[in-house]
Amino acid sequence: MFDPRRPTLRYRLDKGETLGVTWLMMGSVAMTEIAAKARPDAIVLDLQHGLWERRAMEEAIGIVPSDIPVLVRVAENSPLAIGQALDAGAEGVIVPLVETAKQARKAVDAARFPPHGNRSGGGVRPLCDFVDYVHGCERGIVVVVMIETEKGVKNAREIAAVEGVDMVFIGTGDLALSLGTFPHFDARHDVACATVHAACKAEWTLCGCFTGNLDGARARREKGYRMVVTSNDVDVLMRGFGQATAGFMARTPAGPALPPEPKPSPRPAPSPAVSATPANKAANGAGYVEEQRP
Ligand code: 3PY
Ligand code: MG
Repeated sequence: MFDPRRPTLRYRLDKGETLGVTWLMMGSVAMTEIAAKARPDAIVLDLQHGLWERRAMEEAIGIVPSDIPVLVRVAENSPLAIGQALDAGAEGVIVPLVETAKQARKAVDAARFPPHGNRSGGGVRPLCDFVDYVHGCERGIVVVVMIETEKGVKNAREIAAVEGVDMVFIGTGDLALSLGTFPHFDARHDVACATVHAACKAEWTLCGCFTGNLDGARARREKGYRMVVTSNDVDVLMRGFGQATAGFMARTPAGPALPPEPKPSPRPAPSPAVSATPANKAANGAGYVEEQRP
């Protein structure tokens, strides 16, 4: 959780560190606590594609020690989404699908209090010590905008130049979809990433890149990206459960297919004159008729 007296995220970025972050989608406070024990450089809660609800986000941020910064990838570029994430104690926001300088400016405005922006003051945590909080935010809050479309790549230089944008983060998956290269991250994809990276360099803005695993994270760090994803909870769970299960049992085949459902045989029509005696019921099953009275 953000400590306004000791902002950690900006300090680390200013020092020139490359952050290896853990990306959490499951919306689980317990999992956040476990992930924090591994002491990643930062934790990202993904509210765009993950399962996070507002209260769980607030609790998860509260559980993370303040020397592990938490960023929230917000669901959308809106004052409400950005304000709620920061009110919860996030030290930074990651804003998806930014395609123009105007959209980047909107994100920055939503993250900063007046006179630098239009963020509304409030929130349960901030109000515990609001004067300190507002002061700490002036320097401490980090704004990351995502470029992940062809249009965003075209406008990368203008986006990176927006005052208050601390980092541009490339969404490699959406970028592949937008470029039409999906499921391949081919040469066109590489060129697009390099274009964004170069634009950031020209504007003295940091550039990070989404990565799907540790190898990818290491490779992107080598290329100079300043924030990469070393692990994500869905992947860790899938691999962990997969390995644990495969390490124990020789897989048995699924059970044999059931034979097709037999067609019901037509039931003989019951005689209308038969009375509903127990013997007749037993003989005719559900098809018996009530005794006919004169
Ligand atoms: C992307 O790769 O598009 C992302 O947004 C990462 O989650
Ligand atoms: Mg994306």
